[in-house]
Amino acid sequence: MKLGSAELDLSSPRIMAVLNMTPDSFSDGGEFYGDNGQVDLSLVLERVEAHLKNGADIIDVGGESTRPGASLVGLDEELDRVVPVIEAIVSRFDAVVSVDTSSPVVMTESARVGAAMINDVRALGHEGAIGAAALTGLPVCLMHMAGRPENMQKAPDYGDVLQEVCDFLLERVDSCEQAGIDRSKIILDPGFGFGKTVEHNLSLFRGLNKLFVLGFPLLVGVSRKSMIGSILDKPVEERLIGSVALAMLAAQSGARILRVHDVAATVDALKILNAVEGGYDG
Ligand code: 7PM
Repeated sequence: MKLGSAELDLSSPRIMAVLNMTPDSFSDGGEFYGDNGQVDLSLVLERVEAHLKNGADIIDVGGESTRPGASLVGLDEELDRVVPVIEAIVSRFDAVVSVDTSSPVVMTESARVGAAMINDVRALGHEGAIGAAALTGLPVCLMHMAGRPENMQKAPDYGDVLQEVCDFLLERVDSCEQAGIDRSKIILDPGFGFGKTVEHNLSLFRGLNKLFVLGFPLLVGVSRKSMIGSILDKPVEERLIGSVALAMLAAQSGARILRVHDVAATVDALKILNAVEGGYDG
């Protein structure tokens, strides 16, 4: 798949590293803020350098917290959080950057400074988002979410979660195609943890191969999420091993992009998986 000027080979799974530019913390927010309450760009670039050295293929820059119950961020605030960071990353590193946003203005501005992919947890559902994304010409990741971040975990309810996620994503694909986004530029994501109970997440996980047959590359983000916390009964800072285990299961089920916080650990695990699957050449 073509991402900006880079070509991303999806014949084996790739790693998308999370770069969370929000000031609030779930597992990783507020990391890059200095004593003066401002973002310290040198801390951000250090982290990006580490992610790249550890084997990340994509850096996913986000400025809106989509965690359950999070409040909405204003447009200017979101632009301030992500645009200078994307600009700094692409000017210093040969890196593929995706922008995690639902805002058409943020999409346009991020593309202007060098973002190579759009990652939208609202599947380009906000007004003007499809048009803006189409104009950038960039690949897009369409994610399923039930409800909104403010209320999505209150009482998630589905008849058949796998079928509903499938239907939703295919409807979004249709809308994208109508707006002129080529099928070859579409990545799908079932949206683990977004309006889903642990049982919903597990059903989706078991059915990943059904989403796979839709023919689009799948992106999966399970890193440190509450389904892992529930299964292990562990707080967010103790979910590394569970996250890597689940990422490997996703890769085995056909996921092509793994969105993770812990790049080095996931890359090691993936090398083992690739070797077992026949990609070991000494
Ligand atoms: C709190 C809870 C903070 C959850 C942040 C999160 C995904 C994503 C996120 C995903 C795609 C996180 C999430 N998750 N984009 N953005 N897929 N495409 O764990 O699963 O980072 S935010």
